[in-house]
Amino acid sequence: MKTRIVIIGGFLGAGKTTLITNMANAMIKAGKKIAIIMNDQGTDLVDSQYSCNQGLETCDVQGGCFCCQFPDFIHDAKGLIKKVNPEIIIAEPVGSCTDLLATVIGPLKVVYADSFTVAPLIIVLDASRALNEGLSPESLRGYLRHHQIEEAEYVALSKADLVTKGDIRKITRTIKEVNKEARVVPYSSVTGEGFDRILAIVDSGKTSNRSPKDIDYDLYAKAEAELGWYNGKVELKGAKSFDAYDLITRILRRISSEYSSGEIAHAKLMLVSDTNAVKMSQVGPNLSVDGVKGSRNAEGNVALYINARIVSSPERLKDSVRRAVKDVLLDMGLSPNQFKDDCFSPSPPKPYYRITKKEEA
Ligand SMILES: Nc1nc2c(ncn2[C@@H]2O[C@H](COP(=O)(O)OP(=O)(O)O)[C@@H](O)[C@H]2O)c(=O)[nH]1
Ligand SMILES: [Mg+2]
Repeated sequence: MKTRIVIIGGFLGAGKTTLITNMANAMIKAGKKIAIIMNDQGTDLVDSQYSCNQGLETCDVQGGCFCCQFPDFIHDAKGLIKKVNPEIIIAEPVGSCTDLLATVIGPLKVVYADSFTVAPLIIVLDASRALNEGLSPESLRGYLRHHQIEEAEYVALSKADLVTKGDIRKITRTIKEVNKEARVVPYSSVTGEGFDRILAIVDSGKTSNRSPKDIDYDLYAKAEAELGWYNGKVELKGAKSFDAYDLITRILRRISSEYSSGEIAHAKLMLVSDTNAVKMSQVGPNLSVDGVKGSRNAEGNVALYINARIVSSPERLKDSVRRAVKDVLLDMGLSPNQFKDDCFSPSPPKPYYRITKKEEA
């Protein structure tokens, strides 16, 4: 039997990981076998830790997006099929990635038609950000978000709890001006509103049939290169009990104080210790606790993952995140046994396949 692949894209911080893990948990509860593939330009991924920590069968493609690392994506998907034989694999591409119809869905439909069926492309759009920042392609980041909406088959309009019903109507009109065929489904991962409607798309037999949209790869590369991409991992061994929530809040506040909220695409930290797990995020001006397992206090063997995607040179971002992490640890009397990190700007996307409708026919 063919495995159904569901691609859930959308800009950094839009709500993809929250939606995917919630849907996977709901479908598993209903007796389905589900697996997840995460993706990032870097390593030591908060999203993969978060998903694994919930007991979800998770793989990740690291060091580049699905389109550029397509053979790795297929390798992971086949590995998951061999290991757990899932009915559905939900895949989250990097938030700055677009042109997914041509570079991921097209190759799956054409080259791997014997193994997979592919669901319609779902793009998650943060309603509060769309309201404040619009969908104009004029700025570089705007170009990416605009293209993501242009190619969407469904727009999952997240964070409906942060805006009014009137705002939702206004954003829906703006989405329709970009892509009149897109079906818009507002939802909230906080209140649960609209969640079942998105779940019904994922857990259906619907397949992708939208043609790829034109794209300027130079602009795409420039837009991605605006972002600094920081990944770090701190390890503590035999730590005495400390407040993990306080540690993460202080680090995120320190990082945020150095940038304007529009520059913070997504900064996220996850701490896993012998006694607890805590994940928190900063998206624009909003700091939120995404999950706490066990108590707020950590002790014993501790791993802290730090991922920040911020409009900045990699040098400046590395310096500001490192200082924030080191100062807060020192201030709380914690000395790391290991601290490794890396910071870069994504290199220009070079998709392994790019299949357009004409070639497909
Ligand atoms: N208020 C609100 N916050 C949300 C919602 N969905 C996700 N978030 C928060 O948005 C932030 C980014 O979510 P995440 O799923 O990591 O986004 P991703 O980068 O697209 O994978 C986290 O702090 C989430 O808790 C939602 O529907 N409402
Ligand atoms: Mg994510």
